[in-house]
Amino acid sequence: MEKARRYLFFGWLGIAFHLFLHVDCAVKTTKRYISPNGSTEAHMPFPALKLHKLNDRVVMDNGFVNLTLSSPSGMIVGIQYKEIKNILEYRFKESRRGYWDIVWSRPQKKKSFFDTLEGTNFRVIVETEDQIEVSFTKTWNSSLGDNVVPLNIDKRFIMLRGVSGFYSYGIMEHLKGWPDLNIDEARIAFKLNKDMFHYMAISDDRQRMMPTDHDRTTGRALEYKEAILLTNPHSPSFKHEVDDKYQYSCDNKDNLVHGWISTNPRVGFWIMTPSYEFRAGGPIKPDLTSHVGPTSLAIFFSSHYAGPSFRIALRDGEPWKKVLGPVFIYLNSDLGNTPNTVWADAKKQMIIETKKWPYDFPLSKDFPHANQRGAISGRLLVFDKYNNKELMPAKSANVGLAALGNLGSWQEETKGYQFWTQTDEMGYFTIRNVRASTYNLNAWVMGFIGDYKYNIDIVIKPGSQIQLGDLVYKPPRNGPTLWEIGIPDRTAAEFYVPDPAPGLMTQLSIKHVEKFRQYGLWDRYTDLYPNQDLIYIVGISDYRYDWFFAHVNRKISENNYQPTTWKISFDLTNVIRTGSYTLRLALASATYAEIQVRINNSNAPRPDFTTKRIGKDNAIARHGIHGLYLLYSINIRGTQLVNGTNTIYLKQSRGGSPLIGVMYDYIRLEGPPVAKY
Ligand SMILES: *[C@@H]1O[C@H](CO)[C@@H](O)[C@H](O)[C@H]1NC(C)=O
Ligand SMILES: *[C@@H]1O[C@H](CO)[C@@H](O)[C@H](O)[C@H]1NC(C)=O
Ligand SMILES: *[C@@H]1O[C@H](CO)[C@@H](O)[C@H](O)[C@H]1NC(C)=O
Ligand SMILES: *[C@@H]1O[C@H](CO)[C@@H](O)[C@H](O)[C@H]1NC(C)=O
Ligand SMILES: CC(=O)N[C@H]1CO[C@H](CO)[C@@H](O)[C@@H]1O
Repeated sequence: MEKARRYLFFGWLGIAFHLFLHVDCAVKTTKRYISPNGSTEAHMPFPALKLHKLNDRVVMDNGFVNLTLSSPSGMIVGIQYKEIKNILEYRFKESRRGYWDIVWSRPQKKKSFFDTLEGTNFRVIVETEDQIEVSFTKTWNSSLGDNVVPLNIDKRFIMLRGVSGFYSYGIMEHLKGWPDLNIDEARIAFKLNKDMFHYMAISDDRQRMMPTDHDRTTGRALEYKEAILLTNPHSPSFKHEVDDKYQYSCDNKDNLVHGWISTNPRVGFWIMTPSYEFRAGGPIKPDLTSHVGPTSLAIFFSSHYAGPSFRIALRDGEPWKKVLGPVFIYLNSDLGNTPNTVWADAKKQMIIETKKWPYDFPLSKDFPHANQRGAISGRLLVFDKYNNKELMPAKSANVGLAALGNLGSWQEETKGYQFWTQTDEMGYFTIRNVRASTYNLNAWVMGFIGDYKYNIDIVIKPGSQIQLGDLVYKPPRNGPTLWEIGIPDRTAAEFYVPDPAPGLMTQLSIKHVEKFRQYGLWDRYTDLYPNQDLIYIVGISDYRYDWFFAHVNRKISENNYQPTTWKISFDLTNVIRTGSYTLRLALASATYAEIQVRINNSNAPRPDFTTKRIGKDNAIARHGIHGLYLLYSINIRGTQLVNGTNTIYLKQSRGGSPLIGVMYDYIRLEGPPVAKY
């Protein structure tokens, strides 16, 4: 402890050097000095790396940053940067400043463990003037008992010469025959210095001064404990705002950089995730980023916006191994007056990191470098004959490789790696840097319902260059569109998202984008439809204004929430009695909900169709605009319809809570198949 403190105080020597060294220059020249074998080039302006091994400490120093790790447990005890002796909250105990953690349980046992994966063994993987990589491991064996997670853990930290930050990755391994295990969450958490960090940035628009942890303790919990109404914040500007970490969630594909900026000195702390190949659930799985604390998280996976079944479930001695990361912790600074320059530099660095992916410096054999990976390319076309008789290029489609599974299973897949890209305007795609393994090729196309899965398994080997040629996706379709509501894009973003209730408004972003992230919108339904439920009249209503983004319950009194029934009213002519009509109901989210569909008969005791109870993604409570995607295709007989006005009743039949409900993605009624097509 004493020693550590002394070490953290020694940083002043380097400051003079840092002050005239602009961070940008470090960034631009980084690549020249790093090689996987640790070799160096001549004329290096950056100081050589130093590794100090102490009794219970390891300090990695590259002249920019001093990273102090406890040994052999591998907790991040201190991050010294410039004149700041510890970027982390030094008043917290050493094991709660920066740490890897998982939540795990044994199936059939109630107890769930929050486990910071303390290492029992420390080792230096490489120590040169240009690269240091250290490892903290923990090895399981059966004599350790039920309260120790049956995993081998290897937490790695890397520092490179001339790079203002450090990298961390972890390797988790469950050997064949080991006990059954659930892992519900895995992440690295950083608790930043509370005196310094008040400004948070997640994207160009989502950045702001933040309330404090203390402001939360003086506030009032709302519908659930994470959401706090700030009643007595340190700054009056936050009064009557709501603080909830879920308001700062972000989809995997957009969660490349987020962090905090200190005002004086102007210093930025950033978590960069240059690839989401090791995250679970594909490109649009949302998760937490940074939030009040100040806290910054590198989340690898969690059940947020997906539900408790979204976890790594190892059964019957299934062997499993996965590399989580590396993520990059970047520190920057400038002497400017606004946070903009530090944020702009962080974004620039994020692009540099993504271009360096896959990193060529991590030394675990479990992290394959570019030359051990393969690529696949092709073109995706869509054939939707009632829409266009010709093949259409699948523009900006999401195409990805994921572990073998059923159609669409990638969105709940957690054990493997996923590799996604977007097609160009002509439908062409190339997925590079894929780890050697066997995958399914999956896709979904904006503007079309359903999932595509290529019918042949894809085997990627080191150096593979697989050319698939043209692939054709035939989205579900039985007949011509009679009407449609929304856009098939797997979100409810195009529907009506209300303003928050007065007194619950939070300044979440600069331009007030993504209104759905505001707290308490579920109760706005009752304000807008106090007595009568939503009625959508095809041909007159506009889904942007007349379709509430979430099908929720009506608030009758404080704890009384009643089911609601929405009506879609539409005129038909020439209804073919013997014809078979199809209702497509695409959901963007569901939480303990049941949608009952009745055709032209609101009172029928038995619905024409029910989804039964579905969903635990909790996207309504978590201010999301989507959770998991579900598609229902419902057959309607011509005899159920009339020439004239028809009504489809959508009843969300599970009351009792404001947070139960669904978000629709898109609804379409198709006529019977038409021969001439
Ligand atoms: C890191 O710590 C060492 C030992 O205390 C000190 O000599 C060095 O100046 C520090 N480096 C930085 C970047 O603060
Ligand atoms: C190390 O890599 C560099 C290029 O990054 C190369 O020039 C050098 O020959 C390599 N050295 C060894 C010993 O492999
Ligand atoms: C099991 O692990 C414990 C703790 O690491 C160790 O002391 C013991 O020797 C190990 N037993 C075997 C059989 O490897
Ligand atoms: C609707 O009207 C057409 C004639 O316009 C008729 O052929 C058809 O049977 C009618 N359908 C129903 C369900 O009444
Ligand atoms: C068969 C049936 O229930 N038809 C009804 C469909 O809806 C219209 C308008 O709501 C009614 O007029 C029909 O009787």
